[in-house]
Amino acid sequence: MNDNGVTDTGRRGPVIADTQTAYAHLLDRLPGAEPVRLIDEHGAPDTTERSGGYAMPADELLLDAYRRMSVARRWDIQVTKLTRQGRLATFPSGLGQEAGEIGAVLALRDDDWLFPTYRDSLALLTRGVPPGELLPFFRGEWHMSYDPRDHRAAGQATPLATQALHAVGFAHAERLRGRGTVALAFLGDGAASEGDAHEAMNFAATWNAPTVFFVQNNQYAISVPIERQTASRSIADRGAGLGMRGVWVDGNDAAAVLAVVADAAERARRGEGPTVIEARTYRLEAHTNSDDPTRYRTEAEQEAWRAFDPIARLGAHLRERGLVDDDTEAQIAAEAERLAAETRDTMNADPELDPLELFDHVYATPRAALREQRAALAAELAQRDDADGEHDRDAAEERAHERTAATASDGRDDDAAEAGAGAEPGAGAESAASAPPPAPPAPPARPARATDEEAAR
Ligand SMILES: Cc1ncc(C[n+]2csc(CCOP(=O)(O)OP(=O)(O)O)c2C)c(N)n1
Ligand SMILES: [Mg+2]
Repeated sequence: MNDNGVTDTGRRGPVIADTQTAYAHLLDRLPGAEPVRLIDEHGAPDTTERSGGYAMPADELLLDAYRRMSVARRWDIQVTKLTRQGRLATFPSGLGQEAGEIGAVLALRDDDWLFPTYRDSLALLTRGVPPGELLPFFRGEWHMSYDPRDHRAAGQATPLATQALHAVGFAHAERLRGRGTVALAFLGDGAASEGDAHEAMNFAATWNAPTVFFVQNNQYAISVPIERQTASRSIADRGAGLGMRGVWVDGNDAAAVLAVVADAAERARRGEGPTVIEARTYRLEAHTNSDDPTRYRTEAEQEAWRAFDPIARLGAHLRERGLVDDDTEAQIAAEAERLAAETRDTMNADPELDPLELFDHVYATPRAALREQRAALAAELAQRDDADGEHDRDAAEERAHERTAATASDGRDDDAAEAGAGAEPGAGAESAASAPPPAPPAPPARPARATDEEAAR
């Protein structure tokens, strides 16, 4: 008999054996009537049946989660600002989803692997990926940022649900090698509708691959609401149909996320099969900086979710229990400001990029077509360099000519002429009457950026 309570002959033979056991297993795999919750929206412990029998995580873990969630929120706001300032091409914010992002990672062992999406930067930050390695991806640098092996985290997948298949393949391979590694695949509610998500879950259940599918249902796939995504009560309901456990959790309750994910990971590690978890949450920011959520959701809806803010909830709980006070909050705020400042400094520095490097690691032995493309780009870049050089020489000659003319007409030396050119309107008006028009100012290199202080607000 396998863990589903179904014998092999029961599946294939004309007589189905152990029907009652198999049916009991099926019911066991269904999520409860409501999402699992350990702390309510006011910070009070939930001791009703909604706790699902899960124990409250240790104080130290809750405190660590709270600190990381608070720091991550400040960081997320900073990164969104950097995006608005043009330092990143795009950034899918995790604002409002901190309990899921941070809770899921802290519930795992350090050697377990993450298979994240574009949305899961806060999870990666929690894994210790430095912002300077994380964010270049979002400004379009081709290097794909961090080294997955350093952080036991695959690259952030943009094609929806592809990472779920990678997670299952990886988990299966690790199991065959006799290692106790668990792979956690992050998915969105929209991604869960993809064929790849269904295939990955089916493979995981059939192979008993130690995988946790952590679906953050943030209510929208860009503008498409969850009710147009699925007719089921919860995405976790799917697990039972595939022969794996499904758990429905309050995704804004970090304590519940920690408990549920840790339990699923340990079951997977013990060979008890994968789990699909739906964490019910809400994306408070736009999908990305190029999205306008006012076109598809109301302010009232957003307000309603703000009352269930994951950070305020955990903070209230920890304060009530005397685990957080004003000093703790001040320390956390200082840490958050330090990380935000560090991230600003890193991302405000222009990277030195060599466009030709694009071709370097595509094939061990480059193909003829790629060699031709590389040569074409090299020629184009060389031409541009020449043109830039010519432009620079022309401009220098023009400036020299203007300086000579100015010196000849009013007798001022070069420095004075240059100082006059940069002076405020009205300054030096007496000589301006006889002087030729000042040289045009150099074109601005890029729009002025906000100062650090402005950016921090
Ligand atoms: C295979 C594929 N189809 C379409 C897209 C375009 N796309 C990017 S994000 C997105 C919405 C995904 O929503 P969800 O899975 O709920 O994740 P969320 O962004 O809400 O975290 C879509 C459709 C894509 N990236 N990949
Ligand atoms: Mg979504």
